[in-house]
Formats: sequence, structure tokens, C-alpha cells
Amino acid sequence: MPAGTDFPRQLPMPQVLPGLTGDVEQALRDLNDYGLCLIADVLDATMLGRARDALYLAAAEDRERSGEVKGFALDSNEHNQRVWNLLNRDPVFADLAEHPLAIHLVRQTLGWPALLSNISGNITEPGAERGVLHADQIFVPEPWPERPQGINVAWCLDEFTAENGATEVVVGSHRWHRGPTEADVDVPMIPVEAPAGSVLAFESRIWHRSGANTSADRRRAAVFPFYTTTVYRTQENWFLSLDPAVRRNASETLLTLLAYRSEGFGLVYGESPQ
Ligand SMILES: O=C(O)CCC(=O)C(=O)O
Repeated sequence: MPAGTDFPRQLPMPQVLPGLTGDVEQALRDLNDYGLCLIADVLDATMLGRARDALYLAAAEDRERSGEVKGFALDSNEHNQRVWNLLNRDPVFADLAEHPLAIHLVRQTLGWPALLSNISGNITEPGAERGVLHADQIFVPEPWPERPQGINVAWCLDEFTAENGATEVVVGSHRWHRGPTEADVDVPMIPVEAPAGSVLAFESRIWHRSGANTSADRRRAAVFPFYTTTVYRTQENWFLSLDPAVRRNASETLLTLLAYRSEGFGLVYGESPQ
């Protein structure tokens, strides 16, 4: 049994968050040591405004169309709204998915090529309940490999606070090499507070959930692009759900992330699709 799996007797490390940093090398060290990192001031005010407006607009359109707030199995309650397949909603989300910082973190953590498994927005509104405790690589059979199989590079579009539903994590849980079970529901978790415009990246073994929004009037919007190594199917079926116009305008990097360019698997007559 790997060291640290004897919870609840022992947490993997003190529950202290890594500091906000502007140093990418420090962020990579934090990812390794804590399982997550926080990078400050990645989005300038213009880009932050564009992404935030686009996400709230898409959420309002979905709500209008369906007449309800739709969550997801992991955060399904009437004050929590997921917006799926953001690539189809506004070009700004492709800019986030292939942001040079995100791609650098993906390359250093997973190697290249890698896949974009999905890119969703998650909005917690006042009254939103806590999400379900999980790790993002629950699709990987246990015991988990030594290296993470995915990474979530989340964009904080509003400030993340303990009151408005900041993502809660178990720092160091990547060292347990397994996903949480029902016996783990009481594991101590800490909210990741961060200013709007920051990146919260966490590798796919980290136990986490969305926090409860106990604020009177503060929504919390974030975009969660989740990347994996190329051996896994993507959560979003890009071949069925990607708007052809997005594909036509996509960069080579984005086409690679969506498996429209390929090595080894997903070939057409032995060659990468063109
Ligand atoms: O909304 C959050 O804070 C967490 C989202 C999450 O758990 C996920 O996308 O895997």
C-alpha cells in the first residue's frame, strides 16, 4: 500500500496552500509538492472581462433555453450551473484552452501531445451546496500510476473566496494514488482562495470539490479545462459536438488537443488527419 493511504489517521501533509506565484518554475514545483499551484495575474482586465462576460452570457442563454439551472453529477443542485463545451460558445475559451501558460503546464505534467478532455464553466450562486468529493482521474483503474494522467488548469473569473464557493482541496492527496471513497467524506479540506484572473492548476489525483456558496450575493464563475494524456477517451466527444466553424478556425495546437491531429492513435489510413 503506498505511503499515506492510512487516512483518516494521517493526512499526506499539513493542509497549507502553496502561495500565489508569478514564477512558472515555482508553480511546477508546487504542482509536484502540493498537487496544485496558484499563479497570479495571468489574465489582464480585458481578457478577464471578455471571458467572464462570455461565460455569464452562455449560462444565461442555457438557463433561458432549458428553463432551469443544470449542474453536473458532481455538483448537481439548483444553485450550481455547468456550461459545457465552451469552445462552441465564444472564441475566448479556445484562447484559454491553448493559453501558453496552460500548454506549458500540460507539457511539463503530461508531455505532448495531450488531449483536452473537456472545457466547462462552473458557476456557484448563493445557496449552492458543496460538490461531491472526487479526483479527476477516477476513470483510471487503481492502483494509479506514479505520474498524473491529467491536469485541470482552472481560470478564476471571479475572486475565489471561502464564502462564494472556492474549490476545496485536500493538499497532497496526489500522494495517496487513489480516489476518495464513501469512507473519506469527512477528510479535512481547505478552500483555495484566489483573486480573479488567477490560474488554479491541480493535477488529476488531487481530491477536491466545489465549495458551498454561503455568501449573500456573490457568484463565483470559473472555467475548467481538463487535459489528459492521449491514451484516454475525451469526456467531450469533440467529433460529434464541436461546431465545424470552431474547427475551421482552430490553431494546430487546438486541433492537436481535440485529436484532429494525431500520433499513434486516431489516425486516418495510418496518418494524422489533416
Ligand atoms: O467548481 C469547482 O470548484 C470544482 C469543479 C470540479 O470539481 C471539476 O471540474 O472537476
